[in-house]
Amino acid sequence: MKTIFSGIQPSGTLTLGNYLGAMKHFVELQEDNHCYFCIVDQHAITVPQEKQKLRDNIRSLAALYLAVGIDPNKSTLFIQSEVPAHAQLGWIMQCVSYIGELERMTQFKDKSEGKDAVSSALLTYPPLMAADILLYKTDIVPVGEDQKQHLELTRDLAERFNKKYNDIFTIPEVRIPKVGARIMSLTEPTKKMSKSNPNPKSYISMLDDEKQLVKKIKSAVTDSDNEVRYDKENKPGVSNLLTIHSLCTGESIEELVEKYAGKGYGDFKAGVAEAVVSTLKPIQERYHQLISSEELDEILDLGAEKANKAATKMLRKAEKALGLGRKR
Ligand code: ATP
Ligand code: LTN
Repeated sequence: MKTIFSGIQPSGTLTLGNYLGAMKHFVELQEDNHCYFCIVDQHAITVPQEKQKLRDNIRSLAALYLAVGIDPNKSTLFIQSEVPAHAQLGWIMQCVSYIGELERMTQFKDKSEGKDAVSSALLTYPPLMAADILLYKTDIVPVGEDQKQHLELTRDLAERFNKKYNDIFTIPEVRIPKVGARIMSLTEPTKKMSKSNPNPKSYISMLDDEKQLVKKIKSAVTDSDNEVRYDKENKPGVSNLLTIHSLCTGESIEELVEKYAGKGYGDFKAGVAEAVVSTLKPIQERYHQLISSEELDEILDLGAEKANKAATKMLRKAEKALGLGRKR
């Protein structure tokens, strides 16, 4: 049995990209592993957030985790800010990180580009993420493609700490899905689909209703040759829709290309929309039952309690290794 850890930011409503690239795999992994799934609200505040919206997003993300099938009897589901050891080990990991390596992170470059007020926490985001992972002796971290670089840094930081102070951290491995690790924007299919994109037409939200979903998919950017074919380089829009369709129905890309041969983009997009609607509908139904239930709070309370127990132990080990406080 391996230990799994992953986190999602409550920075907006989850997209189909978050689901296909990450969450869907969490559900499969919880069957034979020891899993921790975290709502990383402290990561979300590295960029400005509105108080009430953040609160709503945290609750909404918790309900979505459960709606997709995370089972609180099998997995620990909790909120990062309710387990103080994350921020505490985050500080320690900042002390073993170099500014240069943090400045090289693509996510930092993308999110700070063109902005005049960038928080220092946007730069020190990866050491906090390393802390999230290292606190639980994590073996495997399932994430989308965009997080690969952060995982490599986490491994470097853990190895650096182990060598310098004491060999206490498990070196985690990244697990990226073969298909769907990078679902692209509907309006700019060369960029990843992202929940914090200001244009809602660029993403499929997991909570969009049928009408919105159909409309967004129908207006997704494709190309003008009207041929359904997988070619990421020359036909990024169509290739992205093929990936989405394939992951939603389980049909392979080859099967789909055959199915839509000789048909235009109108039929193809209608098929994609139908596939997405039937994937999201049952999740949305469960979500609406959960969002205002007391059960949700009970699950998060229990999750925080379990996570606190495990995390505090590891934090103490790290503090001891460094010589912090009075314990020997
Ligand atoms: P933000 O836009 O606020 O930066 P995000 O939409 O990129 O957020 P995160 O909370 O940062 O989402 O990511 C949650 C998980 O979803 C991560 O494992 C991430 O790799 C994965 N993920 C995010 N976007 C995509 C995508 N377009 N395709 C596949 N996986 C994705
Ligand atoms: N950085 C991630 C979210 C995240 C995470 C983690 C993922 C924070 N801590 C620990 C995996 C493990 C993101 O932006 N998607």
